[in-house]
Amino acid sequence: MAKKNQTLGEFIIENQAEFPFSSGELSRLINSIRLAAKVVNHEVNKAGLVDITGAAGETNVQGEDQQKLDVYANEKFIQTLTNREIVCGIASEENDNFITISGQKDDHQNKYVVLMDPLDGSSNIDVNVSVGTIFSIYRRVTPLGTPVQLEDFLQPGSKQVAAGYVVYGTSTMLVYTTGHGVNGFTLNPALGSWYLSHPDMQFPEQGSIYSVNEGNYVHFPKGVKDYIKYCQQEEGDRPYISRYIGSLVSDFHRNMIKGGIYFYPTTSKAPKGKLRLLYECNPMAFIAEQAGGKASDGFNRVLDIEPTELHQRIPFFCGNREMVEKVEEFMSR
Ligand code: P6P
Repeated sequence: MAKKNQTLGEFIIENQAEFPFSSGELSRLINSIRLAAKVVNHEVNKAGLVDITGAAGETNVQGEDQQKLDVYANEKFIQTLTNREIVCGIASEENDNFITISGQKDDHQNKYVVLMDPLDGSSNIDVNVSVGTIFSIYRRVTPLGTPVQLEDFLQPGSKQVAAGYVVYGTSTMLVYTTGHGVNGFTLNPALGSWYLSHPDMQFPEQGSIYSVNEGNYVHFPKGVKDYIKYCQQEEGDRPYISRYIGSLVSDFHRNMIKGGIYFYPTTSKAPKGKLRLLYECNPMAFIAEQAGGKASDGFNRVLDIEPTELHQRIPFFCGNREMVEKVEEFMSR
């Protein structure tokens, strides 16, 4: 049972039996994530003071301008995940192809792959708005001792063994699940330790916040337009509150605590949706379901979608179960 203010290390040891990893593997994996998160947090928190904000002058596979912190965070997570003898491959929003990790002591024993968005919402850095890291972990499906393959990454979200995010906000939190509920740890930067501040996170029964970029309204499908109008009607517990930070991790985190729905539908600029299935939608969907919520592409459960490519995009609706079911109802009309 999670005890408030336990350290992350104590929590992992105490709940080891529940984890789908052997004791050392999960600790090593989460240790590398929490170490990289601390390092990235340090840079994010002083971004305005050093020449690490602004564009890196490159574009990523998405054709988006890479921010210097994007590149920095990507390098830090790859670096700490590499020397942990547990991960055999990494896929990142910042890299066109997946990275194979080999040449370590027992690298044929490395049986996990990590998919990540190292710094989501990075366009907000220069305006001091919170950003996040999102990660998703699978067991590889190809034989140990052989090179990792694309199929190790193109697994449905239901096969995830762990998923989580770091939100670099007014405080820095690591929130993750291994399929036994969702727990949130807050970083004490003075001590460099993570403390269990939000045990067993669950969406409230009712949600009253909707998060969408209404600037795209004219391009939304009819069902989405009808749902937004439904949110704005004076009836019962409505109108809902509109809150949109432009940073998925921050909007999702607030909605999981206060109750709400985040959605990024198809638009004219993003005819397949904007968010990436493998390292944004799947990990957030796993967390949402573990917290009693729901995640859909408007019609199908996100975690059931069979991926076809590394950076594929889907429309994304995620949050309180009854709110997602309501928008699905409008989409099906
Ligand atoms: P828009 C950030 O780039 C991101 O991937 C999500 O974190 C965020 O919710 C969304 O895109 C914002 O996109 O088009 O509304 O600016």
